[in-house]
Amino acid sequence: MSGCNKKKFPAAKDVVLLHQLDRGIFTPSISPFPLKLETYMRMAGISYENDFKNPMGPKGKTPWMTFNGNDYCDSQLCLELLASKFQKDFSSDLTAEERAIARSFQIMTEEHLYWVLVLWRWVYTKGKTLWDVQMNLPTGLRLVMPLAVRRIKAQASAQGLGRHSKDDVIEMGRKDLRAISDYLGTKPYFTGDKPTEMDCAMFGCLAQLVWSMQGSPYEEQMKGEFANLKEFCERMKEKFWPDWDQCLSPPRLNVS
Ligand SMILES: N[C@@H](CCC(=O)N[C@@H](CS)C(=O)NCC(=O)O)C(=O)O
Repeated sequence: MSGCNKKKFPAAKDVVLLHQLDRGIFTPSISPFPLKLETYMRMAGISYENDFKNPMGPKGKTPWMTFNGNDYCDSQLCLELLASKFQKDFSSDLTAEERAIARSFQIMTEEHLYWVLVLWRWVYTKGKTLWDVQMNLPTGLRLVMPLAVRRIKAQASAQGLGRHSKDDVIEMGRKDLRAISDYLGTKPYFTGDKPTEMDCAMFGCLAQLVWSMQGSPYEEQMKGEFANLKEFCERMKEKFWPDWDQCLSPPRLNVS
């Protein structure tokens, strides 16, 4: 799983260097996956530093991490490596059935609902809302936005969701959210009274809908029918991000 990046990133022994996109205006990351991994490291008490200058890893995605001289890609693989290295297993009290359900919901969220978010941000709104939530987008992205939109459209089409009509996709996302909301119910965390790894993943994605997707088709429902998901996000934010406001970047004043 070790990456192949030639560049060397110095960090102290057992300190993770987390490579990710620059901070968002309303969430510390506008991407679910860095927010998940950073939340997990906070949950596990793992020392880490951020590198916002090299967000894309050897596999062309964000986040990735450098740890004790090696590079690793994929938030879940990074999380599992750290869990094993630091012996942090927050799911050990769960039954096999509870773990199976938790995994299914996580995969639905990260591999299905995520693509609804991607389609809304990049295709249905043509990437225009990105500037409302992230101030330090790569220079020149505006110029190449049509190309970026086309590339992401192709990715979503390869994944499958991008082949459906916008109305069908929005409705699929709504059904995912309804299932996630029903599964959470009145529990404080997805598997009960204590947060586990899965909560970090759910938080990474749901926080986007709560704070970093203004004007999305789900905005009103996050305050109404799915209010328990918003409350869950607020709970996670309070528990693991007491410095949340300091981890946001101020909105750009003069957008060119
Ligand atoms: N399974 C990966 C997914 C990472 C991912 O899809 N990151 C997106 C940002 S949200 C990305 O880097 N996309 C760039 C691209 O696909 O070109 C993980 O958990 O880290």
